[in-house]
Amino acid sequence: MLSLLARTVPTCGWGRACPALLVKSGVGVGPVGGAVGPVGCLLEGTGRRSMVVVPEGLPKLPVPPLKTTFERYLAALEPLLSPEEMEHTRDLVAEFLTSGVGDRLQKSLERRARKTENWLCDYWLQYYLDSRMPVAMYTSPGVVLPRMHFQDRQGQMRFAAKLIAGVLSFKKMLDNDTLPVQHLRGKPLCMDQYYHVLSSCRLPGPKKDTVVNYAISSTPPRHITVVHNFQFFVLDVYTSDGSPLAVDQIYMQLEKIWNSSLQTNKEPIGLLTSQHRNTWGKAYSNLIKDKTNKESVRAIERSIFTVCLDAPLPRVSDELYHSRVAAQMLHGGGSRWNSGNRWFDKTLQFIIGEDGSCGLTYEHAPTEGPPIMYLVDYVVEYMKRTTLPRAPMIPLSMPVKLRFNITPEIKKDIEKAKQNMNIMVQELDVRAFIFSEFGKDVIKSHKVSPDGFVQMAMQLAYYRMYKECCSTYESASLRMFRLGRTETIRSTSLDSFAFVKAMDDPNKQNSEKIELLEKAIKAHRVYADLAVNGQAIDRHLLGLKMQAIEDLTSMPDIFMDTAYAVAEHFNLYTSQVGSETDCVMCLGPLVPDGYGVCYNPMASHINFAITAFNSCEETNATRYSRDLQRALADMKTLLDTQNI
Ligand code: COA
Ligand code: HC5
Repeated sequence: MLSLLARTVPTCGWGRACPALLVKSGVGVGPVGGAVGPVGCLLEGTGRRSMVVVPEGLPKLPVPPLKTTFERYLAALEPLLSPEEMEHTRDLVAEFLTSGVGDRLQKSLERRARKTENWLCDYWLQYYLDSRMPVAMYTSPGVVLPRMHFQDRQGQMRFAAKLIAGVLSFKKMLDNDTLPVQHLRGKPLCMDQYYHVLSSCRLPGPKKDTVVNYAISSTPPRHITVVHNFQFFVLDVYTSDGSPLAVDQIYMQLEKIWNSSLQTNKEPIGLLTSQHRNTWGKAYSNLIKDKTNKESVRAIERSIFTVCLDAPLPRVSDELYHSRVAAQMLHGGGSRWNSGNRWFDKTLQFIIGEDGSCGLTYEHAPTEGPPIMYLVDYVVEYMKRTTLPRAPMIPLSMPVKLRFNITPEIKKDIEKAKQNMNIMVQELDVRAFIFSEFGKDVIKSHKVSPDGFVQMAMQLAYYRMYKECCSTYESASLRMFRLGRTETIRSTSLDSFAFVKAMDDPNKQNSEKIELLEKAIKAHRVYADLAVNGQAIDRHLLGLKMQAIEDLTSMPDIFMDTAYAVAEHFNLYTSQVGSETDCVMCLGPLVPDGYGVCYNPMASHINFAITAFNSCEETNATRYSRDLQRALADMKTLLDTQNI
């Protein structure tokens, strides 16, 4: 098994056998056939294991020029600050740029960039692993899949069996290096993240967590974990000759699991993983003192992925269905429902309810949404196949139920976890809905970017509610670069601000409003292009700050400035991850008085999920959802006036 220590060793332990040395030339488009196999090695200086995956010639993430970043930083602050505050921050920036402090940190960062495969990826992983907030709701996104109409529990298990077979078929592409390289705007993307989705798990630590990936161990896992009625099972999904179980075989195994977990009075041990990370870290070391518990925990951590067979939830109206399932994917509904039917540290957990609700949740530290959604699209297509491989009905051994010895102390930890989870569940307001008036085709027909259009609608809805704008985060992919993760698109700009102010101004003509809208969408596009090309500001600022911390000198004033806190306080925390499947993705807000917004623009409708915290008087997910739908409709009506 790959030891955790291995992650911190900054050199490749493979010597001449290092698969990274085997990269053939001429790869970059099409199947990853020429890239190296899924055997990992640590890339020098990164601490991150690259398991393949770097198409030949993929560039390194650049460090943007210092001066340009700070010009862009000041421009981003302009709509958020008063003239006096701007003046103060301009002075601090000038001091930073002229005193030599900025140059020194920039040089350190450039040195780091030369010495590593990617100067950012370890900092980014650290950002996740240092966070002490619970992963459930706070960092782990959820995905709602189209509703299934199971007639009975056989239907649920048949669906689960096909889904498991689909994921194993996907895994085969990883194992055989036949996963096609993806592209963004015509350029090949780094595929490394795909190799961190399966067989990996986050582990809690007292101050900082770690992530382990068992795919590259000498004995890679051959099992998944299935959880039903809070009881965890090891299900071997490969036969002794190494072939994956067929759907019928998986189905039979799931039936056995179901029948051995009928009792509903079991301790929801998985709830421990929903806790604040320090609390869980302490409970974890206590839990695994017992040998049986330790073996059971390891079996879950080592498994390829988890399947949660959820109990049915009370029926809700069709209008509320998506919101209810989004909440089920984000947190499981509380200790009375399915929150104990999870191991939140597990990177990938599929969730299939007896009532036809289905989807997944994933732990964000090792990977991003796009690989997850690509996997989902693949599995959904696989499940549509009418002829799935059959297998001889040889008897298979009983899946192993994982045992836990619950000491009074562990019982107390579980009780505490129950209470906290129930508070968290009460705290999160989730509104998921389908905006069905139009989708990206109509937006494209107006010759504007659908993503920019939706972002401007969010700006307008926010301005209508608060009469001001806020820092807005949108995720952009950095996968055009080796081991790239994400950058922030700052959607709020002087142009977006000018548009939202004009939109409801009775003194403005439609033609002027259209001009302002188009200008704002163009400005967003320009920023999005900077972001995907590694020239935006947020990760650069993070890098400079991390260098300041590593240099052990005092923190430069620009990072202690209130303006920096304002810039980082993303009241709108948003993400678009496209998929073929008609999914609703969802995530929690970043700040106590903010919104989490996920959207998936389809050809003729747009799926949204909006979250906010109930304890915050200023935010209201339902109201923001309504305003957003109105903003989308009003903006389209505005663009339509062009053609009259
Ligand atoms: N006129 C007509 N069509 C246009 C247009 C215009 N002015 N501008 C864009 N379009 C088209 C595009 O060509 C594209 O067409 P396609 O559907 O055939 O591919 C479509 O509209 C969508 O483009 P757009 O809405 O501009 O967005 P995008 O697909 O370029 O995505 C990001 C923008 C930022 C989301 C994307 O670059 C990205 O980074 N995605 C990954 C996000 C990520 O990693 N998130 C991580 C989360 S964990
Ligand atoms: C299934 C898709 C969920 C989207 C998750 C996402 O976008 O995560 C972002 C990752 C990043 O680095 O930007 C973080 N986010 C929660 C800001 C949006």
